[in-house]
Amino acid sequence: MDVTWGRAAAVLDANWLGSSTVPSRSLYPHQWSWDSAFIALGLRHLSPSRARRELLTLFSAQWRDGRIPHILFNPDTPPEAYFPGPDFWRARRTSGLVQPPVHARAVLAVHETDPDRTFLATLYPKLRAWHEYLRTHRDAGGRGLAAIVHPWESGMDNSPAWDGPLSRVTPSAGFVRRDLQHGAAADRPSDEDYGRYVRLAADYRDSGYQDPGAFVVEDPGFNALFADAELALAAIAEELGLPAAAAAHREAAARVEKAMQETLWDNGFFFARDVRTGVRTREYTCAGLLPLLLPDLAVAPALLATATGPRFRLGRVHGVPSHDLTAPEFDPGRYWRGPSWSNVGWLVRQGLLRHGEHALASRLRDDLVETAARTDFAEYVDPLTGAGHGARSFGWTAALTLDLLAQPAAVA
Ligand code: 2M8
Repeated sequence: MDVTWGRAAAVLDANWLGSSTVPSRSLYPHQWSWDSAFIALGLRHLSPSRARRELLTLFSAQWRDGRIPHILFNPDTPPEAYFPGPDFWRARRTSGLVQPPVHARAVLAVHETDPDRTFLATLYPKLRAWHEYLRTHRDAGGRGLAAIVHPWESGMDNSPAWDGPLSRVTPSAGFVRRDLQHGAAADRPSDEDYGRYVRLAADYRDSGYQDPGAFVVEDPGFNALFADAELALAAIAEELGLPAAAAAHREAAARVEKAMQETLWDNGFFFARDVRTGVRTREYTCAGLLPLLLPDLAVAPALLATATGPRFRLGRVHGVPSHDLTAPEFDPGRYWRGPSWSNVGWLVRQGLLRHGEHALASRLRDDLVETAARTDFAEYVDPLTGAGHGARSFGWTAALTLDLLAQPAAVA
């Protein structure tokens, strides 16, 4: 057995709680929404039943309005291990925010590895309700895009794209950060930004998780993943013998893609839009590369040119930098302001394959596997040196390494 394979599998075993997997035993000791989807992509190669359990556990926490909460708190973890913990959210063991909808892709992939119609039929209506929540409750801009109401919902917490909208938020004070006990302060968000995250989350909570505060943003990453998830749902509906529903999901994907093109595309890139001001940010972040996932994307050649150009230098740096290498605020070590995350690398690789960029996809794959193995499956890495940062034995880094090792070198 490949040594890396065994080590990655050991990480997932060590992070397994019995019905779900923690991203990190130290920094993130609960179940996170999009982490679980990526983790299931790896688990399916070790134990399809564990991968199914991972996703079923997450969906057991689905809210009545359809949302999948971004954290499902583990009752056996001491409340003070993570802030903001269950007491803060006041929402029956979950947070009230969401994360990018990558779950339909994970469900489909698990089924493809080990076909299980009951699993598919159980999760299909739940996935539909989740997407319906995003389509209805989150179309704050009225243009057919899902808006996020907190930087944590993007999964790319500290991205420079959020600096503008966040500047309108008055930071909360009087709380104790737990993340700094496990992560280097120079790598983590600043105290001021953390105070803003807490303020936004508390205001949203106090509105009964209905009314967003100052931060309402249409993010190209979130929406690209939403459109891709509708395509995955179409494939699931086909599997279940529901061709009319499948067609409706494909149409839904096309609508999101069109809205992204009309609203977020500008001169070679997809930018986030601040719904409160109507202004598109000018930050080139890795979220703007995720529309490459969409096989029909008309502007793919221009986007690929940006991806391989000086801002991201795809194939010539480690992974996919989370932020523009040429920007003054690029920081190779700080949270989502420069470092490369393996989930983004994995997604961009999928996008490259869908657009026929096999050589680049295979270079990216080799680099992701080598970097993960060398850094003990670090949470994120410096794109220029490949040095590891953040937590080690990180769940999705290990899981996606397994998935990449399980793929033949140059195919999807
Ligand atoms: C990070 O986000 C959490 C808040 O959700 C944090 O900073 O405490 C992000 O990297 C996010 O994408 C990820 O899902 C989470 C757990 O790995 O950590």
